[in-house]
Amino acid sequence: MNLKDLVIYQIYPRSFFDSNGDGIGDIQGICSKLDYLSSLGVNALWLSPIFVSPMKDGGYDIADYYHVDPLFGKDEDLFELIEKAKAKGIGIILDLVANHTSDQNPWFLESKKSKDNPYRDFYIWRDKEEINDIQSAFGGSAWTLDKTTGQYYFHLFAKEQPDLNWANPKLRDTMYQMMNYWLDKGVIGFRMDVIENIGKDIDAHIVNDGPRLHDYLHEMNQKCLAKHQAVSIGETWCSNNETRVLYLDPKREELNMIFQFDQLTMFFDPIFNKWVQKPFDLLAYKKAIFAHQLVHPKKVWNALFLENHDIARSIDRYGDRNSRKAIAKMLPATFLFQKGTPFIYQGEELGMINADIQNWNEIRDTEAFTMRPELAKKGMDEEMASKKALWTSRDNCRSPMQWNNSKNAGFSKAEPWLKVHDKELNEYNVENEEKDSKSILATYQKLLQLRKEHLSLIQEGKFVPLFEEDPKLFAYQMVLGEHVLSVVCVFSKQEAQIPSLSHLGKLIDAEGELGAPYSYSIYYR
Ligand code: TEU
Ligand code: CA
Repeated sequence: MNLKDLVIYQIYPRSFFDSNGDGIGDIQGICSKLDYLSSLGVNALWLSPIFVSPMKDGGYDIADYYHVDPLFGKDEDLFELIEKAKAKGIGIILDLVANHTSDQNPWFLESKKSKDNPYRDFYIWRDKEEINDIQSAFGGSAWTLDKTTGQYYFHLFAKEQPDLNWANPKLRDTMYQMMNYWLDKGVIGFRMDVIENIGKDIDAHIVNDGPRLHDYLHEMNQKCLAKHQAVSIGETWCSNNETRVLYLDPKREELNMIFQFDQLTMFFDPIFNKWVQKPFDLLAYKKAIFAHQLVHPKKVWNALFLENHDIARSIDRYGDRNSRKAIAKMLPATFLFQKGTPFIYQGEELGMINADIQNWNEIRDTEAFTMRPELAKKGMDEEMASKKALWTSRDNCRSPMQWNNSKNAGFSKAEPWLKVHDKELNEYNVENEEKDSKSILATYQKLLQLRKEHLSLIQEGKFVPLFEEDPKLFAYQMVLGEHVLSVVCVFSKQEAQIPSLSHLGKLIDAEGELGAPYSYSIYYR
């Protein structure tokens, strides 16, 4: 499949569909929903991790890269999914967690045993005098003592997620072998978890964009990706408009796409990070998003996304629930026609909102538990720390997919691993939205179809921002020769004055009255 033809749907398997009634989504559940995904108009699925794992971090702690975790099914189920999806023109993209493993991975169990174990250098070990003050992303020191040898191992995330040592060529070859195994099995590529961290130089206190990061990515490209023409999308929280080209310039032969996050991190608090956020500012947001389109447009191909399994639902981030339906229909118009590959996160196409979990006994995400005391340590009062940790917990965007309005939203016959809280479940579910031609789902289907019809404009055309300084409009054009596709969105809860649009050509699609809050209109000439 041509990279630039892809429309990728992200599945968080645990919450997608439970086929065997144990309250946990699984691979057969995905197999049974392929018709739904086809009718939405996507042609690739990125699955968050499904491999054997103690599930300390929702499977981002892998104990065996070669086998499916029994919670999700058997290896045969994955092979079946690859085949069945392929028959429908849908490719499968796996989540490559290459920066770290589970502490239960046999490599780590070996590595722990002794300083001269052959697997010792698969991980990063230091004496007490050598460790530094690098912090784990989930709070606390990134170093944990292991009593067996009296040394400390490094972990950027939970202590159950020891970091792999990419400086070790044997480790790199082991990883490439595993990647080739899955590519040979027919997956079309990888989303690469925190890939910016693999080139780290810990002793020099460098975690992101380490000195050898791009050497490793080039090597990975040559040893795995290129020969399979695999799709590669790197998750890079620290990339920016200068560094993105290092990953993406085709001449460098590294990755196809990266997720860049500056449009999110710009609203994070300097002390409390994502746990306390500044109010949304459309002008700043536009500036960041448009820069992705405008900086080195010939050298990069973008990954376009609103949501994923780590961040709040977009309605709650950019609007509020009083305008739930309107904003959820406008948001896809803001990104589906930009230059790049769109990513849709499960439930986004239904207008799902944050789960708003109020009780700690319903929280499942490890990060919320470890960050709660961390926020207090940084000076937040205990009660507020508890609230912020609940509100920001990643469980908010991981609640079960809403298939219908029955108990547990039709996700499972059993009590789901995470509860459904949506008070408007009656309206916002697949069954209902499939029947309603004015639904959010119908809008996603329609816009994806429209995108297909204008694909060459998007692939070969030039991105041009419109009304950049307007505080309510989010508008842009794709231009190719004589042809111009213009998208004008009112990204505001207030009405907007729309400048004259007559020069934009024929109105080909719209939602909401012209100028109405959260309306959009699309023109073509
Ligand atoms: O996330 C990387 C990451 O840095 C953050 O999104 C992280 O979730 C955290 O919120 C920082 O505050 C990736 C995965 O997407 C995430 O689910 C994993 O937990 C993490 O890596 C570790 O594998
Ligand atoms: Ca199940």
